[in-house]
Amino acid sequence: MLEGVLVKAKGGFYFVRDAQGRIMRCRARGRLKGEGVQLLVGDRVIVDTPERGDSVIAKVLPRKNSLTRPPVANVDQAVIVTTLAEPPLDLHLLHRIIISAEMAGLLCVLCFNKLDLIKNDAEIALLKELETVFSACGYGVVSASSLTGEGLDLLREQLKGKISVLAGPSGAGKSTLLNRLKPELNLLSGELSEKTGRGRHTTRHVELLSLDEDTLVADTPGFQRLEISFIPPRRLASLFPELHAREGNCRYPGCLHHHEPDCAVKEAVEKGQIAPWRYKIYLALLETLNRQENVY
Ligand SMILES: Nc1nc2c(ncn2[C@@H]2O[C@H](COP(=O)(O)OP(=O)(O)OP(=O)(O)O)[C@@H](O)[C@H]2O)c(=O)[nH]1
Ligand SMILES: [Mg+2]
Ligand SMILES: [Zn+2]
Repeated sequence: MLEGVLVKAKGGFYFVRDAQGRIMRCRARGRLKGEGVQLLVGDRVIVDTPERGDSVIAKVLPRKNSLTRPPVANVDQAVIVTTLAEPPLDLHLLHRIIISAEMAGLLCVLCFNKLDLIKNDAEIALLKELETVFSACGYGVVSASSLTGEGLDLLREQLKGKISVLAGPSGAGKSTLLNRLKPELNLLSGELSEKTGRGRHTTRHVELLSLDEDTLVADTPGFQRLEISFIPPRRLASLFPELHAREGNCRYPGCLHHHEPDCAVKEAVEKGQIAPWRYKIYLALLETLNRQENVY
């Protein structure tokens, strides 16, 4: 029996790295599937290595955390890669990813990629606003370009010594960034579709890659939509650090910071202490979650 980390699942095989860095190709024990255990990249597993035949994953050790999208377990932080242009920024999707990572208890780093494409004043101002507001939330913020190399040292620093998962829309440049950080990885990257202006879902599998001996990063397939109905509406404000910090000051316990009087969050928005666009997105997400609650 050996312990290792699941680094990739492909074509019915599971690839597990042991403590020495050797990769074993395994099958999953039938019983695991019978028990409804879904293996995730990042899982710490016990592998049975018979003298003859395939190695078999016999057991999954308890998880520290997990995400459903991208599907991954036991990571320290989510590095959320987006772009202002090509593809255009989807602030709602970005927030859905952030709050999913917050729900899982992960640290968040926001990477705004393709800095080389940012040219006009409006885009420059928007980027500055995003950097300021998200830094104040306590998130790591890296503006980068795989093309010019800007920001890559800072990104490397943010990744150093941690297990990270890259998440973000298809075409944002996740795989390209990793190739720049470690060219030997030779990950597939793909042009955006001319018709839709979006990525073509080039990366098909989650894979945990090693940047150096104490730094692991999962490259993952991009996505355009993210389901968040698993988040209880009452938890939502706690996933926005600047709202969470003021929750104790509202008049009503359990205040949703919407129609309630004497709400410390609304007061902070009025005083310009909370960015109005963050509050607007909070309200929009709250409405989405409430609607779902009414359905069930
Ligand atoms: N101009 C510019 N183009 C970039 C940059 N980074 C990546 N690209 C291009 O963006 C396209 C998409 O890059 P990928 O690395 O495949 O994107 P991805 O996020 O891995 O996409 P999926 O695997 O589909 O999720 C490619 O054509 C890259 O060359 C950048 O910093 N600047
Ligand atoms: Mg990719
Ligand atoms: Zn309130």
